Amino acid sequence: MVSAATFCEAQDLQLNDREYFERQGVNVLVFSNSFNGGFNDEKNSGIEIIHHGVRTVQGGAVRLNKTPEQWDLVPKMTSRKVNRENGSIEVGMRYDDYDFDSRVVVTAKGKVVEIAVWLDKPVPEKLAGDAGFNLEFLPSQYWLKTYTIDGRLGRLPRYATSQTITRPNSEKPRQFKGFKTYDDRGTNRFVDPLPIEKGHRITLATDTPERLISISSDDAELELYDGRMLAQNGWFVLHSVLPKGKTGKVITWTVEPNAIDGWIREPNIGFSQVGYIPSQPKVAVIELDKNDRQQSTAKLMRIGKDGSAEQAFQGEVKSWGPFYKYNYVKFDFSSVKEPGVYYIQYGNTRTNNFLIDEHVYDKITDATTDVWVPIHMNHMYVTEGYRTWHGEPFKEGYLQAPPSDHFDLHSQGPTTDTKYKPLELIPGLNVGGFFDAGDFDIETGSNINVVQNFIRTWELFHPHRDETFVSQQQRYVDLHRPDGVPDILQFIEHGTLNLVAQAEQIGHMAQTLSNSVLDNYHHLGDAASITDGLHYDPSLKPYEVSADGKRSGTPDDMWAFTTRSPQLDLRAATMFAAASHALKGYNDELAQRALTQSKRLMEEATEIIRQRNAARKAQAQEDFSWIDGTEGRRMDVKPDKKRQQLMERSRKNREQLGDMATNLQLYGATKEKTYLENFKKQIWDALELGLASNMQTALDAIPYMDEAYKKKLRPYVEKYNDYIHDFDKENPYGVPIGRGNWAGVNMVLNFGIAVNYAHLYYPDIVGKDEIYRVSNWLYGCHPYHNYSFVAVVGAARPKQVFYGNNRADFSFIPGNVAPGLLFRQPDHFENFDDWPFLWGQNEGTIAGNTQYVIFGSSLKEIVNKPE
Ligand SMILES: [Ca+2]
Ligand SMILES: [Ca+2]
Ligand SMILES: [Ca+2]
Repeated sequence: MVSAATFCEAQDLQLNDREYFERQGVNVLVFSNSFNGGFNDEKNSGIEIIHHGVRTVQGGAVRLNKTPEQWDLVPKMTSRKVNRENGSIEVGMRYDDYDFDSRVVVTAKGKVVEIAVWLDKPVPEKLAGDAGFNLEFLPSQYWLKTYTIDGRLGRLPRYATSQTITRPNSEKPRQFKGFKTYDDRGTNRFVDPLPIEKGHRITLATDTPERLISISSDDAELELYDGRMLAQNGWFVLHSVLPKGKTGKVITWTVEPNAIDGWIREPNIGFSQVGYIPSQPKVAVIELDKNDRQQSTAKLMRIGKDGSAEQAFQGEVKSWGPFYKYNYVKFDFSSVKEPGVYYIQYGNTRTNNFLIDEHVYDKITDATTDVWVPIHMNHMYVTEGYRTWHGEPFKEGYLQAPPSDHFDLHSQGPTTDTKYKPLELIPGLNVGGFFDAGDFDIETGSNINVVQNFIRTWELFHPHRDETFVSQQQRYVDLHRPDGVPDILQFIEHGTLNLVAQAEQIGHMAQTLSNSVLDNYHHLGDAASITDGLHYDPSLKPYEVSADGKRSGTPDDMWAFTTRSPQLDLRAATMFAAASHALKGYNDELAQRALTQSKRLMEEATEIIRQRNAARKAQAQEDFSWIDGTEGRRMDVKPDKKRQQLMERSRKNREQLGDMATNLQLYGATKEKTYLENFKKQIWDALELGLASNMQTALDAIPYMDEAYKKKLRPYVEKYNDYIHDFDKENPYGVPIGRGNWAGVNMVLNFGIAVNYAHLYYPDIVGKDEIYRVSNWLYGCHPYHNYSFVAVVGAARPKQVFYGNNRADFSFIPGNVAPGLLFRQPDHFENFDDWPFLWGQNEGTIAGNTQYVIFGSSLKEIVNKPE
């Protein structure tokens, strides 16, 4: 009798220790992740449901729109109270722009949650009729599924084809910082979607038990919308409008996500989809549901020439332990060295096949260098076979940004810091440079990284691969057409062209060259069609073109954000020094221009920093906050005396001698001894203060240094080797795992590159077996699923969708590297492979992807080096 009662309760939703509601197969999260202002609606917040392992529902909150877009206002969470006695979570929400407060109370009642919306004051007049309670459903998991509403049948559409009306702009709730996501073509009206259906009882996915969910409300009508009518990244939205003039409990929904009896998540067998070379360690990490029972052994099966499979190896499965919500076990099949086609069999789960072969890593960077990078070349026409990737973008050039608070984390102000007037054309900037990521701006910092990454690859590994035709004169790029020049030199040249133009034309580095209006920032399509290619002329009416066809009244020209940052100038100085070295003998004129700018910026920026520090010190001597001298991180605790002295000395040195990495690059470019001395005076303090973050710079210096330097560095490399091994205890994958709202591929790649270099220079300390940690992770040995994070790389199963500029086609650009696993509080890692639109997990950036080229090149170099 007791057991029967316990069984019943166990099937009910419980408020667990991590403060969410849970039953087997269902997690209901209530503002474990709150809306954050940076990028506004990231589709990652509010009330969320993880349904049989997949986060299919989010966005549960009081919202001002029926189908909120990214830049519609999001509520600020003002309070979150967990009431264990009632089994409820209450969240306060506020829209400052409208002085509008509301609360939701979510209470578990058996298998359902009740969501109640409370108002202490009636909904503001301005928002009445639009604001309501919303819950959003992931389109890729719900499209083509059947539903019922009040007994009527329907099927959720694969593509957005419902209906809309237009309404006067005056009725549109304010958007992010007052920007507009839409171009109304002079009509003064915005588009408002109409519901697909409405009623009081709705069940979605009646044909699919894992997704089946029922929602009902007696006091409010449920309206079903398709958010994709306004934006390709919209979700299906269930919306109940807030009643006018009412207070108290104004809306009550009952939500019941179906749970499959005794559901246990399929094991996720993490392994390298690219395969393994015979001599390397081969360990699969298997992610298990906490209710799953661990198998004692697993098998490695070999596929013969006739297609038949035989057992090649059977081995013990060893427990690693719990990591967040799952358990982890490992299967080591390193002893299998015979080249062949294999798969892993664990219980009833078998993986797709992979190779063990000497040559599995040979092509890991080709898609990135031959396809992804050239497609991201700005100010060029880029073509491949029969296909044009994009025309020549931004022919009208860039205007001086006026003082403004902007989007994409940019701003200009309070002055222009240049000789140009706001909205004046800055000549010569529409040349070279690379698109930032899934968007089309030139982030100066990222472009500096790109040039540096290519230079490092070029100087250490000399890749002479030539698969790309690049003509700066024709502004034309053709993929898979050799032109006699190593592509990597052409990429260095292309990046340098834009950055040198910035330094020459502006006098210092721009923060970014970016969109002026939000309604073309979210552009999906040919980059050449973002702007009209005509100079903006405010004396013309919007959409009007001058008689000579050269100017238009459409304010779509890109802006240059030019607030001076001496730190950015220093980074540019480093890069220009290295670029002048790399370009010498190929493009001497550009090499000279880069060197000139390097020296000038280094001098000016160091002086500006010195002056600013002096001014700051004079102003607030007592307000000395603890900033780590080498990593720029604010520290929580006051460091001990010795460390304080180190930090102080390191800060002074940097002030007087300039940045140490810049000095090293300048030495490489000029061979002037002073730079090397400046570097030597700083590196050891830096390593004491931050070993992991400065190891790479220390290793970069080795080609310029003598044996004594290498010897002095040894004990640091030994300590670094311990640091590498510590990750084996921290998580089952043995690599640093990021938990920010941008998944951590840059961090993982940095780690991989440093490990590879440490092995190259100190093979007796950092063993060869260490270099596969990051490749395993990238190519499939990671949480959530086992697909390769690099588009088209990963023989049998690379990821299928990425947040590239072709994401609206649910596609990818070959060679892209996804940020990876997005961590959602409190315990969920995620990487969607059917929904490309969450940049935190699926975007690739120009800096990250070129970092991958260094990582891949160094890995290939080590693997192919004779023992
Ligand atoms: Ca950007
Ligand atoms: Ca070429
Ligand atoms: Ca224009």
